[in-house]
Amino acid sequence: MDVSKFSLEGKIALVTGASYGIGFAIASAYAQCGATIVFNDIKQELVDKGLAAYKEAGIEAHGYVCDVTNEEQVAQFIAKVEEEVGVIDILVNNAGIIKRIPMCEMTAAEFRQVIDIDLNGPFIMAKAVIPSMIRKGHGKIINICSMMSELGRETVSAYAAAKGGLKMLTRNICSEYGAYNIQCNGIGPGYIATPQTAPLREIQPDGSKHPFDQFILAKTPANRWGVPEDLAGPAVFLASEASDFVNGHILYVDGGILAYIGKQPS
Ligand code: NAP
Ligand code: GCO
Repeated sequence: MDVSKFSLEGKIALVTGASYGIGFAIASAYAQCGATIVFNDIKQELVDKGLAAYKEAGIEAHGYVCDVTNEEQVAQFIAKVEEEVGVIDILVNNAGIIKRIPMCEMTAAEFRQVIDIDLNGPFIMAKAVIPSMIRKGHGKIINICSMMSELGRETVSAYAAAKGGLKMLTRNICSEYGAYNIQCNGIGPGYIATPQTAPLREIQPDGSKHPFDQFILAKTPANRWGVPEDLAGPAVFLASEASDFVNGHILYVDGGILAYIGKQPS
């Protein structure tokens, strides 16, 4: 096998919402494999924070303010990137939010906001980069899905609906653009220690672990939360030529949660 197929040398990778968290870890891994990094966030202060973090890691990233739900902003963003950096080879739709509210207490506006960012955003971003990928003759689109692309749980109805839809958007981009040598796959992280899950891991007043923390450890054969770096290798694989015949696949990086009924009573 030609191991250079795992290289990202000469590639331009755009990772959305990558000032920190999972997006930052994936972009950093891409840089280590030779890619030029482009990222966005919705606030200049976050973009600046991200640029400083990348610089500290020895990475000269290109940061832009852009709200992935705003089609006009996205069109201007992509045009600016193509002018200043080059045509995007790899798009990672990472930006996302969650709202943990019992469904019957959630307003339609709250539901719509999650769908807008977690599902409409990836659609808008993919639609903006695919034409240039077609002209270039290749492209990689990686959608950051979730355990909630497969499973539900209390209080995350909007998020599960969005991530379930993102799984099927992934499969549809594969179906519609595979003929143009564009591969669209998903990564389904398990429970990863980032700001998004911090409320689920808070130490209790009595010093004990959060009940949800204990619940996830019992549901994870690896008996640990994931860290953003656990996603780096799978993300590099799906961004590289090594995965050119992988399309429409959701790669779960979950420590085994989906395969496991949960720790049995001792
Ligand atoms: P995070 O720490 O909350 O980071 C999300 C990033 O997306 C933030 O930088 C955020 O910026 C940005 N963002 C939010 N709305 C945006 C918008 N409209 N336009 C552009 N950027 C926007 O989340 P994470 O834990 O790293 O998760 C990253 C992705 O992985 C998300 O799609 C999440 O659903 C998914 N995921 C996470 C886990 C997990 O356990 N952590 C597991 C499975 C999947 P702001 O700070 O300004 O909001
Ligand atoms: C939650 C968590 C999960 C993770 C992730 C799991 O509240 O259940 O936030 O949704 O973020 O999506 O894959």
